[in-house]
Amino acid sequence: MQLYWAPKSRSLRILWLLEEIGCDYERVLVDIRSGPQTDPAFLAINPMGKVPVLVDDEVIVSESGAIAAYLGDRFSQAGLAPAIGDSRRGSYLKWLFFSGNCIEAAFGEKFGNLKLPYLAAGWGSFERVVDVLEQAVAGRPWLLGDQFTAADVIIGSDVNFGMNQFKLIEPRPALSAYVDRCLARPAFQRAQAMDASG
Ligand SMILES: N[C@@H](CCC(=O)N[C@@H](CS)C(=O)NCC(=O)O)C(=O)O
Repeated sequence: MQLYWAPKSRSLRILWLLEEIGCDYERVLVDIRSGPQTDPAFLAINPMGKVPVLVDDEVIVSESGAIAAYLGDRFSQAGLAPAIGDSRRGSYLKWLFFSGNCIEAAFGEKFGNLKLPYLAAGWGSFERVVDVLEQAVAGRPWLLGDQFTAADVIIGSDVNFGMNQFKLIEPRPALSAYVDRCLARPAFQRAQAMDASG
C-alpha cells in the first residue's frame, strides 16, 4: 500500500490514520512545491493533481474523507469504523462527509472573506459550522462518544488546521480540548514527526 504524500499538507491526516491502524505502507513523496503533481504519471492516479492519494494494489482512492472511509473498513480490526449495521455508522459517515462538504467550504468562505446567502450555501456559514463542531464534542471525548474513529482523524485534523495553524477558529473550550486530545495521540505524534522530517 502506498500513500502519495507531501509534507505540511492535507496528507498528514492520512499518515496519522495509517499510524493509528498500524498497517504496513510506504510513503511516496510528491513535492507539491516543485510541481510533480502535474506530471502525467501522477495525474493518471489523481486527475485533480492533489495529495493525498492511497494506492492499494489495483485500488486507487483520493479525497481524504474517501480514503479514511476506505481504510476504516479495509482494516476493520483496528476498530476505527463502526461496521455496516452498527447504529453509529450514520453519524460516522456524516462526519467523514462533513469535512469536505462543510468544513472545507467554510474555511474557503473565511479565507476569501466571502459573503454568501446562508440559504444557498450548503455549509450554511463559517460560524454555523464551528458552532456545530463545538456542540459535537462538548461532553464527550470523541465524535461518536467513547470510541475514537477515523472520523476523529479527519475532523480533528480540520480543527487543528483551522484553529492552530491558520487561526481561522477562535479557541473555544470544548473544541480546543478536543483538538488537544487528538494531538496527544501517539499515532498523531509519530505522523507529525515523519511529516516534519520529510
Ligand atoms: N479535497 C482534497 C484536497 C487535497 C488538497 O487540497 N491537497 C493539496 C495539499 S494540502 C494539494 O495537493 N495541492 C497541490 C496542488 O493543488 O497543486 C482532499 O480532501 O484530500
